[in-house]
Amino acid sequence: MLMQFHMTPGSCSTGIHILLQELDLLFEVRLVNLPWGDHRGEDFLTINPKGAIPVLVLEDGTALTEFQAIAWWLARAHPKAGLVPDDPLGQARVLELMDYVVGTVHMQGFARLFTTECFLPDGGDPEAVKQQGRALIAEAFDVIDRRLHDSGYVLSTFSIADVALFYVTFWAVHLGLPLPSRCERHYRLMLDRPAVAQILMEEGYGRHLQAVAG
Ligand SMILES: N[C@@H](CCC(=O)N[C@@H](CS)C(=O)NCC(=O)O)C(=O)O
Repeated sequence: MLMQFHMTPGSCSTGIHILLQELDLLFEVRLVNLPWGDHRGEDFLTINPKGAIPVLVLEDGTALTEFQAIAWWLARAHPKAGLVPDDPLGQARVLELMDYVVGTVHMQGFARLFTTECFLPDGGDPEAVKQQGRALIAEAFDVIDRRLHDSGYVLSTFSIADVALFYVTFWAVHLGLPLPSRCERHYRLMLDRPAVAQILMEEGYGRHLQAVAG
């Protein structure tokens, strides 16, 4: 069977969508409408009981979940594309950046903006949670900014770490949050990649592309 990619436009799954395009793979898209709660429905929970996207259902019918695991598998299953370095330290650097993006920038920072109520089980001030989220995001981008390679990418060449960083810089630009200079450069470098522009168009962000280009 063809691989099935469960995704929501403009979410963290955009990073995996870009990788699938970079690798020129054949797959079916299954749209998951998060605002409508598709991810909490029985059909989706049968595929991923964790109730989250991205999910890649492989040719053998098994589901692969978690951003880092999917990105790692795609890179290692297609070694000629060179999407992870060969040396152990380079590989660890890729995992280090992806884990920080997903675990901290996304799940601690942006989650406070997107799902504020989850951080207020007993009520409280939503604006204070959002402010905390914005502060976490700004601090984390400063940390990442200092670590980016002079190439403009996370490492000396494009890797799976770059699509992880891209989905959070995309969110920041979309929300009007400031990016430090090297992160901003990384964002623009990514937009220049044909696969990135193609996926943003496919996910309905053509106007965003025009706006940032102009
Ligand atoms: N740890 C997961 C997190 C993915 C995640 O949080 N995805 C969000 C969309 S960006 C989601 O599915 N949210 C639904 C929910 O948690 O209710 C991963 O790395 O794939």
